[in-house]
Amino acid sequence: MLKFYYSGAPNPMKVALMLEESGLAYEPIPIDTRKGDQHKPEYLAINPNAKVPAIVDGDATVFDSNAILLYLGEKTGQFLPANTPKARGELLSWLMFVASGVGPFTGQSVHFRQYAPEKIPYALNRYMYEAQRHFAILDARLATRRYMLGETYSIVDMAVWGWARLVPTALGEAAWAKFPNLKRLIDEISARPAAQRATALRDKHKFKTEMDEEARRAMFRHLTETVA
Ligand SMILES: N[C@@H](CCC(=O)N[C@@H](CS)C(=O)NCC(=O)O)C(=O)O
Repeated sequence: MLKFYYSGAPNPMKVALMLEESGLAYEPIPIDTRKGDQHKPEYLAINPNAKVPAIVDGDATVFDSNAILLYLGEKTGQFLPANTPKARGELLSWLMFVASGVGPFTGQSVHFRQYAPEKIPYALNRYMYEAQRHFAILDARLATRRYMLGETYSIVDMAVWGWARLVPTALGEAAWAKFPNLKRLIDEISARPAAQRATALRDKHKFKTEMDEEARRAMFRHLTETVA
């Protein structure tokens, strides 16, 4: 059975949503990143990047959430647009936009706001500005179409859902007012039974919640090694 290495964080949750939407049978395997499970040799053999999510499907090992979404879309033939150069170009553009822009900038925005030992105004402003700019691009796209690729729900919407659920955490409670179209999509997806099953996965395992010394050492390894 397909093995899904996960935690309740945004990138694994996109994949949980796709697994639930597609109806594939899978075994969820918790990786407690606050306890350092991501650095264990047996997990590094699956994902050398020491992050969640990853999947092992027979002899295929796939890591990086949007790569997994594409893999599962192609495997099941579900939640993909028409296989034309035009539609596939849009799919790849938006999937990579979420992977290389929305995710990293939102992640860094949360990091510098919540976890950095010093509050550095330059870093706070840069990452929050960029996170907002990326969400505004999604919002503008969704002003003229129901889903990211048009009228059909796809893996791009799932990728967006993983991160955009965190708009209030990343940008503050009032931020939804700036992105009404994006909020409409996130509310619609969150109400889907598959999304509810995906988020319930977090409760299947008692993940560590404290951001203590052990968690900081596991997740913020730069704190113990100065390279600049
Ligand atoms: N590009 C990767 C990023 C994965 C990633 O950053 N995962 C986070 C959770 S959302 C993680 O594993 N954090 C634990 C750590 O950094 O040690 C993807 O899209 O899967």
